[in-house]
Amino acid sequence: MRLSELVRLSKQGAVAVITIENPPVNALSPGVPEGIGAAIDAVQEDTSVQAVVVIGSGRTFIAGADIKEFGKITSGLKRGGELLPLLRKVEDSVKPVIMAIHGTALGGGLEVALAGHYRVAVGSAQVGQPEVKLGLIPGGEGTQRLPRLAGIAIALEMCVGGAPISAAQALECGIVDRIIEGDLLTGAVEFARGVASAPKTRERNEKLVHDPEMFSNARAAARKKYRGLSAPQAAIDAIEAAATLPFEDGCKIEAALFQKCLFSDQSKGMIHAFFGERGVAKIPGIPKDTALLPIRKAAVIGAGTMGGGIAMNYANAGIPVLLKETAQVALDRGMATIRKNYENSVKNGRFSQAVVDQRLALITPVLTYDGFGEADIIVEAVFEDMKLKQQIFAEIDAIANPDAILASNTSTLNIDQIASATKRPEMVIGHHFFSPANVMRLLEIVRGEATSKQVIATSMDLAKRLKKVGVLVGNCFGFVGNRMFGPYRREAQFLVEEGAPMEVVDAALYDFGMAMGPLAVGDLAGLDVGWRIRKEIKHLELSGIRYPFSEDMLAEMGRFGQKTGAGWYKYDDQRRPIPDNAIQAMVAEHAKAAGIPQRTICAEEIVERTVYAIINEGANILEEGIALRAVDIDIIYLQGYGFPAHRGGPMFYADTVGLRKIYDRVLEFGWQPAPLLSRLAAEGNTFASLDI
Ligand code: 3H9
Repeated sequence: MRLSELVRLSKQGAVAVITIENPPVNALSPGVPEGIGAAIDAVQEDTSVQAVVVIGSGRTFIAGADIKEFGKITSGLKRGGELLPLLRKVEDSVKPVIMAIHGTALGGGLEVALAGHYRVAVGSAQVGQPEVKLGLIPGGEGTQRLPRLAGIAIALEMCVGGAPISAAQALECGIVDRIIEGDLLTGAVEFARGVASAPKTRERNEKLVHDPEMFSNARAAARKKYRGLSAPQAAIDAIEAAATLPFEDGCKIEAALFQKCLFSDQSKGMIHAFFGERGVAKIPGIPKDTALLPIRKAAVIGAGTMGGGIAMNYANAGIPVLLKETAQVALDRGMATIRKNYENSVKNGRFSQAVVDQRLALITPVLTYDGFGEADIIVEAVFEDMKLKQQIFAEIDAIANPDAILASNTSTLNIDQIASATKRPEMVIGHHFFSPANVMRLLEIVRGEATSKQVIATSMDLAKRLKKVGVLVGNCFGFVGNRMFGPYRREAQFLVEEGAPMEVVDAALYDFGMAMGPLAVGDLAGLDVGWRIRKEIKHLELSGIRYPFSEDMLAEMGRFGQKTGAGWYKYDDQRRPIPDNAIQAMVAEHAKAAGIPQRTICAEEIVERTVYAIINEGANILEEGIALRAVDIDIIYLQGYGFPAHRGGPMFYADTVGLRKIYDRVLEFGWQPAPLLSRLAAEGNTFASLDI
């Protein structure tokens, strides 16, 4: 019997089977909770039914509430709350309800499962309360049922951290009652028959032992680990309510906290990021069914930090890869670094030795182009030197198979100029990995003038296989990420040159939520990198804006950052930064000589000067079409530049601040406002409005 478009009821003897059919992830979209509820009602009346199995069709159980619906609630278009009556209906069923889990039971999906009388799962299933990753807490009574079922410690871990646990772990802590080998439905129905005659009644108000210290420790740890985030603290409050109050009162606390989180900017930013991460894969003009080129074998040129990391990505995805260097010593050094990285993953328990051995076996170090003719993709990862890159592209053009993608890992250089060294510019594309390439998830995919749609579509798909977030960008100096980062770091230098202590500048941005302050980032990346580029390319000086002198001064002193033991900061042997008063004084002296007035600058201005500089450049990039959408810029900054997830990315953050305010400040700072920013500010509009 079909109860709604999304839920089906059938019978296997005395066991009713409720199947949810809401692809792709069986989210609790409108109609799903109502459909399950109607099925539960129907089986209460049916005397031939003794037990009920709830199962998801397709690849998963229920992956949670339908996240798209939250925007409708916060904008006042609907009320929400459909889930709660269902949970009570399931829990109060006189016939035992068995939840049969495969794929994932996440968020509201796990909460539905928790309301059941029993849970069975296949060994590969995962269960979790990932709401914190959306700036939320469980809102379907999960913070009240989970600690009563699995204990407070597990509930804290799952609701505060948000990571899913395996079926085996779920079995161990009592969330799952049995692991099913073989077919899930068959096993679940058999389990249901076994418990049909012994319905389980649940004591909702089961009392828990309250240990206040456990909660204060959890709060302190979450404050440190999830800096600036409200949801982890709210999750702890809700679980503490479970430990101190009867079920109904705890549910009221959870509901209030859930509402507060749902209407917060943090949650809106994180939900924006969730959909953005998936949305960037959709490229206008390149249909989803574009035929992809096969990628079975890869080759990487350059075994330095980037090349080695890129080769690891291919090996991790099971794709055999050649790694080429020109000298044995460089090749040995590159392979040694790769081995060390893998050894660390074994040490910290990420992978077993057997897995690492398999991956290492997929990387073949070479000194010649032998075997390159069989590669489906060749990635160049040598120094940022146009002549060298052109020479390499001419060489690989001569030996690569006609369907091979020729990718450059350049972070700044003109991809068309690189492609011009080949007779097949349509096969050339930028694959800009971020350092460390085996860790960072961002991949800027740089489209040249001639790059074919097939090469773009294959690159976007390949990004997923390599477990990266691929974002398509246009060709310009620094592409999207580095081009916007320039003004950000320029303003950070200006602030020090105007009298703000280096650690105050970094602390303001760290408190804003950035992973690191901009000066500390310079020290990490190496101050020599930008210095060398500036020496070579004089045109980086912007008209109307003075030239920041301090990083050139540091580089000329040989202070390249962490790698030389000093840059902006001094570093101890554990690479901890120590503010350097001598540098501060030297910068101040230079500034005075250059007539730059010294003053005290507050944290608010530090954040505005640096972050609005990113946003203004972002608006230029959008108008020029270098980024397809504002959200693409957001994802680049969230994944590649440590921008705080709860602010949704720079362009989303700009919309929350208001473009008029940003425009006014840009004028006050004496910058040239981006024409797009001026226009949207005058219209009272947002960057997001451009995406509609
Ligand atoms: C919640 O449950 C709150 C409750 O406590 C209380 C309520 C009162 N909703 O990721 P994929 C879409 S909060 C809507 O590429 P995968 C996704 O956008 C929720 N849409 O697949 C994509 O669409 P498109 C708690 C969703 O196999 C498509 O499905 N739950 C939802 O790599 C495929 O997704 C979560 O936070 C959703 N809930 O990974 C789980 N989920 O094709 C969030 C997915 O148009 N979801 N979509 O781009 C996930 O973590 C992953 O999607 C999952 C599958 C692991 C399930």
